[in-house]
Amino acid sequence: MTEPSVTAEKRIVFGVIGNDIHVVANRILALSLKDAGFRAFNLGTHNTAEDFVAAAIEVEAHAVLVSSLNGEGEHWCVDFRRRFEDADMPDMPLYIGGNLVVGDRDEEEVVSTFKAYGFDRVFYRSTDFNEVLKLLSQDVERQSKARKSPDAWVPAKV
Ligand code: B12
Repeated sequence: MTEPSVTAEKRIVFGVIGNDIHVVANRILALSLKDAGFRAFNLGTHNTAEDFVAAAIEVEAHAVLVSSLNGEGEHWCVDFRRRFEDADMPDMPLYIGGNLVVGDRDEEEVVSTFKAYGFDRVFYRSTDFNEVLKLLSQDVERQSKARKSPDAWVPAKV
């Protein structure tokens, strides 16, 4: 008998990057993603870029969402997109949100910094998660259509 494949479920990997202990937004994001019908893979806190890449490979993610609240994101995310390209996932939708840099900085400058790091969507400070979920649905739909085998995913036997 074949394993049941997970279809029509969009798999989202998300977590907090760096040595960052702020977990409240991450918990809200977890609940919001589940409520919206996504399959949410929460990496929690203390992740490197490699952790996000490894998780995305493992679950064949449709998108990756990064949180940075203490501002370390600016350091940790410099080559975020390149790491996904190196792992053969060049078109992975990448989102980041939070207090992305240390101190106060102009929003436009912060957004363009993280876009240059390869993020498709950048949310600086207070964010409406409903808006994020709407964009995410559109982005994963597009990404899923572009894939060779869109939704089939069989959990690895452990
Ligand atoms: C609670 C809190 C703590 C708690 C954390 C408890 C916990 N385990 O979560 C404690 C007291 C432990 C703490 C510690 C520290 N904190 Co603190 N903390 C806060 C505080 C007061 C609230 C954060 C919070 O939970 N907000 C509620 C959530 C819902 O909002 P949020 O996190 O801002 O997330 C929103 C957006 O950023 C965005 N978002 C967040 N993630 C994502 C991800 C995606 C994909 C998207 C789309 C959007 C998104 O959407 C959310 C909803 O609007 C903020 C100040 C503030 N008022 O925001 C400071 C704050 C985040 N902390 C700060 C700092 C500096 C620290 C410390 C470094 C202090 C120190 N010197 O020790 C340490 C961190 C150490 C570490 N290793 O990380 C700074 C960060 C400054 C910066 N980036 O420049 C802040 C902004 C305070 C300040 N004004 O200086 N902190």
